[in-house]
Amino acid sequence: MSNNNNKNLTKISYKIVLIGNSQVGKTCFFKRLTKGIFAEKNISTIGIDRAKITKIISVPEDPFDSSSKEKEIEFSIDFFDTAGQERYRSITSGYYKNSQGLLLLYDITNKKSFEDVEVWMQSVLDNLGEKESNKKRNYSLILIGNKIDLEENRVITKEEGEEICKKNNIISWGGEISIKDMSKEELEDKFIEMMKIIYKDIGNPENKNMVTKKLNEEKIKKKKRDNNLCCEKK
Ligand SMILES: Nc1nc2c(ncn2[C@@H]2O[C@H](COP(=O)(O)OP(=O)(O)OP(=O)(O)O)[C@@H](O)[C@H]2O)c(=O)[nH]1
Ligand SMILES: [Mg+2]
Repeated sequence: MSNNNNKNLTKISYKIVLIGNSQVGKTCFFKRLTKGIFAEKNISTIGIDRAKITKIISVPEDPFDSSSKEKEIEFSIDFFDTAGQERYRSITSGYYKNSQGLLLLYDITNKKSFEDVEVWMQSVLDNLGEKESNKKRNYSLILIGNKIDLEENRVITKEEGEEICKKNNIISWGGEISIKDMSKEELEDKFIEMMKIIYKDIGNPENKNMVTKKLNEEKIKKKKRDNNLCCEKK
């Protein structure tokens, strides 16, 4: 897939940040993806960790039209692991600034980590504002359930994860994973899947016209849908 000889390759830069309660597995995600390792015993993160990731990915030329011709884009990602402990929240939220992607992790065996998804969504809203403003999409927030290898201790169903995303426009469903059971390559594939969601959501931040056009189209469609609904016979 990758081609180093590509001077004309479109380049997109994203800042992507891992967030979520303490112990949900953010550092494990970060280390598995960037170094291939999995630590059974991790020390809670203080401050942040950061890595640069470059990936050439085939995506639809028009991010908002999945049937458009595929093309390769070089994504340069500035990837951040943050501290989940409550006492570091104000520092952590400082790292959302200017991010295009936020991966919000919870632990399917820990109820509080799922209940706090609402708190994290509010924190993203407080720090980054509405997902859409001034005819542009600002960021993409994706929810991921971790630790599915611990099925016997599961307290949050997959449907509950999906449901919270259906109810809130601000967040998209990224699925469930087990970082422990995944190889580096499998997690890389998952990460690419997440990048595609972000790309489909916000496109190329450099190309604002495209996003504006898409949002206008969506508004018109919604208006049509609302009009139809109002006039349907019950
Ligand atoms: N069984 C299982 N354990 C996991 C998985 N992912 C992470 N863990 C364990 O969960 C614990 C916490 O993982 P961390 O990655 O340090 O959690 P964190 O979200 O970075 O926590 P903070 O740094 O405090 O915010 C560690 O003991 C990991 O071994 C998984 O997929 N399955
Ligand atoms: Mg950590």
